[in-house]
Amino acid sequence: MIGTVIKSTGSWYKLLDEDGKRWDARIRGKIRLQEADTSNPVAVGDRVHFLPDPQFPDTCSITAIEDRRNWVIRKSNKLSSRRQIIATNIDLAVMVASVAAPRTSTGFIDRFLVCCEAFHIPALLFINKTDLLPEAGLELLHHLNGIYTNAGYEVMNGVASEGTGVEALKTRIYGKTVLFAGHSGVGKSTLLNAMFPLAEARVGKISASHEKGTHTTTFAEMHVFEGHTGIIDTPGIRDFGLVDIEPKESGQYFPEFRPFLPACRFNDCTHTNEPDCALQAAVRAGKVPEERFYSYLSILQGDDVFS
Ligand SMILES: Nc1nc2c(ncn2[C@@H]2O[C@H](COP(=O)(O)OP(=O)(O)OP(=O)(O)O)[C@@H](O)[C@H]2O)c(=O)[nH]1
Ligand SMILES: [Mg+2]
Ligand SMILES: [Zn+2]
Repeated sequence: MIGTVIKSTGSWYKLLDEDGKRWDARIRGKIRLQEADTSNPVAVGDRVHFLPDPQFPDTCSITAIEDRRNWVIRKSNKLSSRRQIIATNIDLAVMVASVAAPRTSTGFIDRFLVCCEAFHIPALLFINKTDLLPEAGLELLHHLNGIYTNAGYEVMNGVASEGTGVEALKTRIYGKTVLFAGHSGVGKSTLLNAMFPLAEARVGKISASHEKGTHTTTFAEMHVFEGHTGIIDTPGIRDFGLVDIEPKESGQYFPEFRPFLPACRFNDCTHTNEPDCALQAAVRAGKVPEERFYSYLSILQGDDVFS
C-alpha cells in the first residue's frame, strides 16, 4: 500500500493513504541505515510503501520510500554534520517572516531562499505582523517588499491574527503541497488556522514574549484540506545551515544577481576583490540591494548558520 507521510515524531510517523485513512507507522530498520547522515530518514511529504500490521489496527510498517521530487534540508548547527530534511515533494515554499516580535533578518530569509533556488522549489515570502509596525516602520516594510519583489519572488503582507492578507495566500496555495517555514513566533500556525479553521493548529500564547527557541509547534505536520491542499506547518527554525550548496556558487541562487554575473571580468569571480566585477558595480549603482549582497558574502565566508 502507498501513503504520504504527514507527521514525523522521530520514532513514529503518521501516514495518509490514498483512501484518506490515517495510519501510525514505524520504519523497518534497514531504511534507517540507508541515509545514516540525516537525523530523519523519512520526512514529511515522503511517499512511502507500507504493510499493515496484522496485530494492531491502523498500524503499519514503512517498507520503502519513493524517490523524492525535491526536499528542503538544513544543517542544524555549525559543529554538527547532521542534516535534517525539513520536508519533501513540495510545490511551494512559503517563508513566513515578521517585521516585529520577532523580527526576521534578511540573512535568514536569504538562506532559505537560496536553498529553495538550489533545489528548484518556487518560494513565496509572507511578511506577517504588519500591525505591529509603528507608522515609521512602514518604510521598512516597503523596503523589504521591494528587495524581494525585485529578486523575482512573490511577496505578500498580512496580519494573520486578524485574517488580513490571508485570502490571497489561500487562493495561491490551493491544491498544492506547501511548506510553511520561519522562526518561532512569526505566526505560521496562526496563518494556517486563519486559512483553514479546521486545522486547529496550536498557537503560541498572545502574551508569550517569543524568545527564540520556545516552540509552540513541536513537530512538522502536514494538514490536508479539500482539493488536496497540504500545508506543512513546521516548528520554528532558529538557524538555517546550508547543505549541499557550494558557497562559491551561491551567487547564482540570488536570481537578481544573474543578469550581472556574465559581465564579471573573470568567470570564476567571487565578487569580492576581483577587478571589473559587474556584481559589485551593480551594488554600487543601486541595481542590487546591499542586504542581498551582504547575505551572499556571508554565505561565501561559510557563516552558514544565521538567525
Ligand atoms: N500582532 C500580531 N500577532 C500575531 C500575528 N500573527 C500571529 N500572531 C501571534 O503571534 C504568536 C505566535 O504565533 P504562532 O502562530 O504560534 O507562531 P508560529 O510561527 O507557529 O510559532 P512556532 O510554532 O513556535 O514555530 C501568537 O500569540 C499569535 O497570536 C499578527 O499578524 N499580528
Ligand atoms: Mg507553530
Ligand atoms: Zn564579480
